[in-house]
Amino acid sequence: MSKYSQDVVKMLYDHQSEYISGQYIANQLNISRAAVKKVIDQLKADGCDIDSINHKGHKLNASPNRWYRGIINKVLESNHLVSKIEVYDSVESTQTIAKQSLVDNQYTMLILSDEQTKGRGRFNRNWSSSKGKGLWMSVVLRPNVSFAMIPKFNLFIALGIRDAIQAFSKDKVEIKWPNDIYINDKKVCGFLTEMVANADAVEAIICGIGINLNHQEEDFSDIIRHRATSIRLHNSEEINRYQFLKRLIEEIEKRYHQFLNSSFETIRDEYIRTSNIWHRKLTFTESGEQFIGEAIDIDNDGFLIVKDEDNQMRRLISADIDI
Ligand code: BT5
Repeated sequence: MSKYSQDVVKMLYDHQSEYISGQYIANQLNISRAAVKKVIDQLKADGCDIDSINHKGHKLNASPNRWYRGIINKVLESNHLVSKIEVYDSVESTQTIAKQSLVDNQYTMLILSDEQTKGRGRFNRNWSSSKGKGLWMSVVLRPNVSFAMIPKFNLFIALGIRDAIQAFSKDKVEIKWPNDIYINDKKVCGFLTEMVANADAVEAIICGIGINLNHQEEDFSDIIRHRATSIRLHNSEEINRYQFLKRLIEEIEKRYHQFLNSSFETIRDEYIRTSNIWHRKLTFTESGEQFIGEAIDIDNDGFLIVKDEDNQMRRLISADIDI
């Protein structure tokens, strides 16, 4: 990628509704028009949908389906969640990159990649992360809390992710306790929270979030097609990944502050209202044990209360639920 690609793409994004001339771009960046043309040709070859008309200039037709640091820096300029942003074309897993990047510094970070070749879910399950279709990212945060607070963190973040997705979906978006977001009983997002901790406290929380943005049904593999969905499938238009990212970071930031300053009780009603696990017979797997039951409540500590088939009440901090 040329040295000026990020600047040029940012300028095109800033002026999305109009044509801007090569001369204007050249003047702003203090480079020649020939250099601008070269950068624009390269952006087009990279898949950017740019319209160029003689004597009129260049116009970005749609938001690019890949991450450009120039645009990200612009859309996230007012964020207070992270102090450092890393953007990749392809990585094995943003979680792995995040864990490497957090060593020997105190940065809070956002790691994004267009594609993951070994995206993973919980218990090392596979997370399908095809190029250009979704939002695959890890957030590194540094709260001064004990590791017993991690489940609480998950509860707050779930609401933030849910609200961001809801803003782009015409159908109801629901939390499937504890780690998934669903639309119409299909999974649109999975997230996982890991940590680096010493004996006293958490050094860093690494929250990995995978959200299917612009998949059509045929973009999902046969294995997950019947239980996966994307936001696009619940919106009449392509999702602008930059607008979505902006909203997501705002919602996470809001919930992160709530997590630091309030108890789960303050969001409990909201959480219950937006969850999809009530009044249905479900299969639970907890620490290798499987049982059938019905979710009854979430208590003030965020534990799920489940009535099993023997009418025994169980209190779960985490589990796999089959819907
Ligand atoms: C999760 O795990 O749902 C957490 C997924 C976290 C992914 C993010 S992406 C950025 C960061 N980097 C990573 O490497 N990971 C994180 P789990 O609850 O274990 O769900 C995994 C299961 O979801 C799989 O076994 C599949 O059945 C299903 N699945 C895989 N890919 C999917 C997708 N794209 N959409 C919907 N379901 C999927």
